[in-house]
Amino acid sequence: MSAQATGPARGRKLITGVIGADTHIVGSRILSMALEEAGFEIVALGAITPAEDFVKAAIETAADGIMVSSLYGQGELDCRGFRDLFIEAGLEDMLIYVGGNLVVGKQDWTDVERRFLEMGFDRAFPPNTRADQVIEVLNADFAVRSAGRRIAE
Ligand code: B12
Repeated sequence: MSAQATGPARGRKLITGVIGADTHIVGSRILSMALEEAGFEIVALGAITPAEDFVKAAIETAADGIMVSSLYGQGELDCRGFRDLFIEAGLEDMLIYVGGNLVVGKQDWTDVERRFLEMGFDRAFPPNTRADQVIEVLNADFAVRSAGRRIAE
């Protein structure tokens, strides 16, 4: 059986989308379908989504979390200031993940992850992350969030 949203994660609303001028839709679509099947409610913004649209959608739908995809190598540029947009909108505690192929070429993942966490993402995921791995982490994070912590250890 595939991974399921459990406990506090069940029924949570997540926004998915591919940021910037990036047309690589397949990963975000697969992730959206897997998350929906696991019991999350999904609002899929699709490809070529400006950063501001994630914030607008989060406000309009009262979302619980954001799943940003970036594949074409411009992730660092496109994601700069992403957390600040949520802070300005009064959504400073929004759970925000980023994944895909975040930087140009092959770079040391620990270093890439550190840069995205410094930008304010709660978690960054390396290329080829599977949806069931993401669901496990979402379950852990929503469980500690309902206990008042930001993300699970
Ligand atoms: C198909 C493809 C295209 C298609 C896209 C069609 C479409 N509309 O989707 C086309 C031909 C249009 C294309 C264009 C380009 N592409 Co292209 N493309 C690919 C390719 C071959 C497959 C991508 C794919 O669909 N993967 C399958 C999905 C299922 O995997 P995924 O996207 O990684 O997603 C999984 C995980 O990463 C994860 N995930 C994804 N998002 C998120 C988000 C979160 C929050 C989490 C937790 C997890 C997660 O979950 C998914 C399911 O497991 C890859 C190479 C590759 N093998 O990955 C290159 C690749 C992504 N492309 C690349 C490039 C460079 C381009 C172009 C810039 C080429 C050019 N010079 O024109 C353009 C960019 C156009 C644009 N503006 O976006 C590079 C990016 C390099 C980089 N990052 O350094 C790659 C890696 C090829 C390479 N090795 O050089 N491409």
